[in-house]
Amino acid sequence: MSTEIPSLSASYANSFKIGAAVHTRMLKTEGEFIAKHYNSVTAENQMKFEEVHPREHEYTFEAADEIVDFAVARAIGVRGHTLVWHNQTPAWVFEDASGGPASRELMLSRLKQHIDTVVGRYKGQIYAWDVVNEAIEDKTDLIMRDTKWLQLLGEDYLVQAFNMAHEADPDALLFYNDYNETDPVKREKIYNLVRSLLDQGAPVHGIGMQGHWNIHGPSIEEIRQAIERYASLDVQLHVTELDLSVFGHEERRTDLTEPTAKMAELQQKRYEDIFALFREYQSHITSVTFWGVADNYTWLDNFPVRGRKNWPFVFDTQLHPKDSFWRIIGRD
Ligand code: HXH
Repeated sequence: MSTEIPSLSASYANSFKIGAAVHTRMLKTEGEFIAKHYNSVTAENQMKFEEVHPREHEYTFEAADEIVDFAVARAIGVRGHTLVWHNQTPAWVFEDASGGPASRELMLSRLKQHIDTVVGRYKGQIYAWDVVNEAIEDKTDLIMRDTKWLQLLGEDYLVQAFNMAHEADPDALLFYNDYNETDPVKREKIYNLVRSLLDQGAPVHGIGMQGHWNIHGPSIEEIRQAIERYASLDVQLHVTELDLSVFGHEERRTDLTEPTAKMAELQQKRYEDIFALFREYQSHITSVTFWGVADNYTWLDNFPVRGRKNWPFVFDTQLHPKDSFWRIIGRD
């Protein structure tokens, strides 16, 4: 008996895009598999500031171009990630010629130069950009994360970035992207930030919920509350970096060579419930991206426990569908 494996993205064609974070090396080894199951891709690292703009007068687009060319040739959408972030951004961005802190004026001209060049290069080829990533503080008593962007540009740096991105590609959807998005306190801070950006007339078209979750939490109700709250701003929602770690937050065991039966069982049930919830909100959710392609590689293999393997996706290390895959296959 031969079993036909349906395309994951085709089974969600009437609901939302299904994406994966990719690296250039995967395009050769797994290109066909990616093209079969995903109709959106995000570069895990290759469009980050340090990757495309390592020195002031030097842009390095080879790897990002490879990903965009791969996608465009196959009519796969591309999400751009990310323009303004406190991590993976080179130190020179924040310094003047003598190594001191850059002035607001210098920062504004650098931000504009960067956004014009990067967004302009892929104009018409990237359907959504994560314009600002992780600008909200996790600690309860603070709102904005204390980054160099905030220190040197001031509170309006997000409005500036969204306006610049919109100018560079008026057709791209522009997103604010963050994690711990279901935590009620952080959820309200993200909601208030995006509401304030919209009040100031900034071209924000959506909120990216990263979705770095695990097999124990957050609960479906917590996820639902976050979706409802963000959707009430009348913006699109993208799940931008979905993975379901098989380890809880406090777990540190490093002895496993495969997930336990219990882990696999919890993961299947979670995937089924989470995708049923996403389908309920498909008028708001327009794209769901996994932060990887299959269990053969994930950033969670090294984070937060160094060298510990993880199995967070719906395809296994051999690229075969896991039970989770069969539980989420769309039935619409
Ligand atoms: C994402 N951050 C980024 O958006 C993405 O670009 C990257 O490839 C992977 C994940 C998620 C993240 C946020 C904060 C964080 C870790 C990951 O900080 C912590 C540090 C130590 C312990 C817990 C969180």
